[in-house]
Amino acid sequence: MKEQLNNIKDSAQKELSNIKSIQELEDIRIKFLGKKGELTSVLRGMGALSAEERPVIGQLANEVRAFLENEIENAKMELVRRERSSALEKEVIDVTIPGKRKNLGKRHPLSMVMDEIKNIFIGMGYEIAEGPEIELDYYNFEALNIPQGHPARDTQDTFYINQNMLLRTQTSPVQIRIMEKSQPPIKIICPGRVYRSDAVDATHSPIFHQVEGLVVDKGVTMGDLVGTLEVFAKSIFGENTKIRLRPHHFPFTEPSAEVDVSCWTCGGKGCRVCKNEGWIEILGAGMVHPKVLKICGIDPEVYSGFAFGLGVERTAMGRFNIDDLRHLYENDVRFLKQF
Ligand code: 2NM
Repeated sequence: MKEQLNNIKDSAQKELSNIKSIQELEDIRIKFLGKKGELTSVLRGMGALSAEERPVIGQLANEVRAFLENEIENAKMELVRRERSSALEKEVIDVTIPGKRKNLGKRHPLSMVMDEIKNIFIGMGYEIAEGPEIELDYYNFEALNIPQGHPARDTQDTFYINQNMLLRTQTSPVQIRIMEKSQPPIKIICPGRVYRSDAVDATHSPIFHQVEGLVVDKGVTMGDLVGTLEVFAKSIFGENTKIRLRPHHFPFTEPSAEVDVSCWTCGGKGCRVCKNEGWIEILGAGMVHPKVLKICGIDPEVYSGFAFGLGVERTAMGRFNIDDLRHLYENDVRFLKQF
């Protein structure tokens, strides 16, 4: 019997030494320690032993049981440890492998310039106003003192949708709408897309972008206009930029002016960019025509205002030295990446 017990111990130990799963371990436990297990059946035979032998074999049997229980527990812990470490090995991250670079987009140069312009005027206390791109003839022309028969109204220049609806040719109709429904002080800029029936070339596109500004209050003068545009020109083209006003005609302002800035390339000496002029035209401006104020329900005897309009494409071309407006719409990433 002693020999049987030692055999159980040895063969259990041997089997435990090469198990690979918890299930195998459980099978071994049942085989040796279970109700019908080998150890149990040996113990059943103890009744046949003599009184002297019984305690000796009993003690040995208990030792073998304790030994097997202990070995099984150890084998289990070893299995769990191995499983855990192989799971960890599978999850190992090699931090030295080069990452996958995300192809990040960036802002379009037109949007960048648009934001710059907006921020400059927000800094001077302006609010941003927006309005419809499909406009009534009334807001786009009539209220701006552009009478029937004016060349700007010709279908050669303007996209009409029907008799009295069109694609806005400037953002001034937004300003008319604001003046109509509010009283001064008014201090707004109107950025947005505008449409003209032009053929595409290096400086023209049927769709382009404008920012128009409007200030109406008591005692607003041409001096305020000049000062405002000076601050704007210096902010966007650099501290040494100068501006000059040349007399002009717009139906909606009186007096009116075209506004030039000193050339951003040569600073005024004359070069290819400014066609040897030293100056580049970027804005139209003037004092809001009394008729326009009146049409909008603002008393021109009490209030005065200035307004200006600038082309965003043209400003972007100057700001980034772009020589052909078409680059701005072709969306060639090799071009767009540069800004
Ligand atoms: C320009 C040039 C000069 C202008 C005028 C108005 C309004 F609504 F107040 F009459 N808005 N914008 C204006 C004046 C626009 O763009 C070249």
